[in-house]
Amino acid sequence: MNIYKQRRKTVLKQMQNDSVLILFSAMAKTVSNDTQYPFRQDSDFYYLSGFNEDNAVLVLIKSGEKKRVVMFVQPKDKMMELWTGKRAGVKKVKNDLSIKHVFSIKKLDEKLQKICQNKKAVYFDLFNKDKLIYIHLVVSKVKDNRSLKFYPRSFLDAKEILHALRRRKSAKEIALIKKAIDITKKAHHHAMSIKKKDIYEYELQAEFEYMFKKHGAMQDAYTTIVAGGNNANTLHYTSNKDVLKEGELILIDAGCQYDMYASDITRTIPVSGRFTPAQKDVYSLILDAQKEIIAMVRPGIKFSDLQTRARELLCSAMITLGILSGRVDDLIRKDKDKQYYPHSIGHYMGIDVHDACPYKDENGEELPLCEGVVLTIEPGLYLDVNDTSIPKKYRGIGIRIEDDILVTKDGHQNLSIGIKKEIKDIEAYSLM
Ligand SMILES: [Mn+2]
Repeated sequence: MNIYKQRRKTVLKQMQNDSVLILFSAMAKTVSNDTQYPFRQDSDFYYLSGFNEDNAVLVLIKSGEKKRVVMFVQPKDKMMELWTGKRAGVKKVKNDLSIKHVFSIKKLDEKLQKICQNKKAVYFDLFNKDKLIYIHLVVSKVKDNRSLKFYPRSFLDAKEILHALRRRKSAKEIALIKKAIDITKKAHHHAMSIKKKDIYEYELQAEFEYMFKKHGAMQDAYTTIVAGGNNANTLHYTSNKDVLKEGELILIDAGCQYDMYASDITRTIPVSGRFTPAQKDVYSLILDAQKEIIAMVRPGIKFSDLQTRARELLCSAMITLGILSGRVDDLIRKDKDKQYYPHSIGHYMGIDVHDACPYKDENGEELPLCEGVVLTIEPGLYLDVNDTSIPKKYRGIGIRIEDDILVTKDGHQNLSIGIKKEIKDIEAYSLM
């Protein structure tokens, strides 16, 4: 069975009786006049349909044992297609997506009202204000019809079902993530090997974007961060507008999207190809911590366990470096480490780079990792150039090392292990 059909079946099974689930595609977004932002399909909509056009709606209907899938898409329109590209149209969607009931999006309001008749609940993206208003209008019209037995009295969160499903990746999804990582590897290695002294950060960013597209990844998974020297101490630095100077490090957080699946890799490399002794001190401690945290990843362990250990390791690294003094447990209790390691150890990764999967169960308890989860492990230290409490030789150094990890049956697999991160390997690559 087609994977999307399989997923729809699983969702239908989890829906309550006499309910409807409504999922909207992303809409093309205008910059101004007739110029548009690059289109990116809504992740949940894609997960259940595999359909990549805008202005479409997928509806799952469950009434007793009867289950039905209905899709609304843009109809064929020669004139519009001349301007904005080919549309699949009703007939092709019926065939290609193996959905029996496909209609023009123009019939959405009318058909949706019928679909919601005699249903008890509607699932949709509850926290999207526009959708909430739209669904409210549809259901209000249904409610006005007094001849009906029921109208939907509960609005439920479709994302709760979908995001829990998205947490465990299938073999096919893992293969796409691996492909995205493989392309990202080529880009990071390319960046290590080329001359970087005195070029602009955005020029190095362009090398990444070139490599991504060159190898078939049409979009970035997020805006590439190329942060030279102290810019690395701004966590989401994306202006990439400064010149890379000899003697500095460059923190590069870059990943592409392949067939809708993300990769998310950070490497911190020297502009000149050689780490200074001070940079080596900081880098080796973070790398050791990262390896130890990755080694902990297995089913049953929680993000919070990983974060606790990361804080201990980085805190003790900061004591070694003379940035903090005292006992690790005291320093952590007082959050002294957070100034230099302010973020968490990692996040889920999948269709979204920060994949929208649950971290807690319905009782608010943290979910342990399980087989099929993909996550990042990304410890870092950020030592601002103006922070006089840091030994002078370390000021202005910002380092993060990030890999993408798959949780396996009895441990983990580092999917990005092939991307160089040992000091000697990065230096050797730079001299090629
Ligand atoms: Mn990340």
